[in-house]
Amino acid sequence: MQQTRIPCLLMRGGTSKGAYFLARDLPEQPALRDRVLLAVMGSPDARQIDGIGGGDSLTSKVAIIKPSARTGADIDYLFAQVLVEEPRVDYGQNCGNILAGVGPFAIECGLVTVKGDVTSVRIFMENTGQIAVAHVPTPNGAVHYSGDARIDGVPGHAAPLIIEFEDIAGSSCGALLPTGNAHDIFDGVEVTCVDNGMPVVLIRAEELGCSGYEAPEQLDADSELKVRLESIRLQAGPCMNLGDVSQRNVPKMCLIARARAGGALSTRTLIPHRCHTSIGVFGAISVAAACLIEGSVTTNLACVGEGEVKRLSVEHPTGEFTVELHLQDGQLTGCGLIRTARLLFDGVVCVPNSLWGGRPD
Ligand code: NQM
Repeated sequence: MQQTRIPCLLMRGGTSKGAYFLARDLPEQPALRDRVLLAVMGSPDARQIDGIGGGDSLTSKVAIIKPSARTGADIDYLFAQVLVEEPRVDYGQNCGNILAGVGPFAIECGLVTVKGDVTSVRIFMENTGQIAVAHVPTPNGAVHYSGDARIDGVPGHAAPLIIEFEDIAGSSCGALLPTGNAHDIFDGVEVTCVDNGMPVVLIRAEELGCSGYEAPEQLDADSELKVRLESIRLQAGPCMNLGDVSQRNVPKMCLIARARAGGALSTRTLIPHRCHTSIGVFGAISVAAACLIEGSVTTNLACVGEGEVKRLSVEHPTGEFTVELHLQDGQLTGCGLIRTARLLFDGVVCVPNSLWGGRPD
């Protein structure tokens, strides 16, 4: 055989799509595993024509899953972002959209057994060392994908999958406000650096001469804006305890403006060099958290209701993303959200066996 056949499920998780693997089906050695994942996706190539990636960072994602040896977790999930145009696989960020497919995958593969109409799967997220609990609809003893939930950025309806997090503040940076400040100034521009699951730098769009309501393609074509954003990002990164971020996908850059559709805030997020067509899961949770921080750049811009449970609708280019934040005595204690996921393809993905001959039986 000239090709190595690797068991793989292709799944949509939220507004992203990725290849889901059992860790035991991939090479153990990290550098070899990265070469295999690059071949799976067809990177580096803008079209990823020789692989299953879709030529977009949102469809060039991988989940690597194994049973967990930890108390309090059923499975371990390692997220890998396979860069589209560079021969590089990045483990330096988490992905909450791909996370939505992890519970269903674990059940499909027999790592977790169905328990009633809804099966709760406790997931240890290896990239950030934190726990998520996914409540997967499992009536009739199997994962149920169809339903009436709708999330913006995905056509049609599907079964709702609720994900809850306990404490995810400081996931990558060590603190909710990694610079120690509610706002900082870089290149004369006021920003808020926050990490509630994802390192994000928030900037009022008008400070950079934008409305904040532009279409993603318009922002992607604005090379002057991108140079300004990258300069701010490269300065913010080390101040957020992320070190030199020139080769990293974090922090994400988020332009904010007043909500236009009754939500809390309007956003355009660069992840970090292309504009997201919606917003990442952890990106949205971090933006929502920033809305509660006194003195942040969201002050006088964000609409936040009263009470210890806050539902914040984060508007984005293709709709909105609702995040529920839980507080106790003013402190964040957890959050929850709804995603949907769907199994798209169940089979094997092939890589040249000159690259890897497969696991010995
Ligand atoms: O923020 C894109 C996505 C993401 C990541 C990105 C994500 C998250 O939409 O949790 O989901 O920010 O690179 O999949």
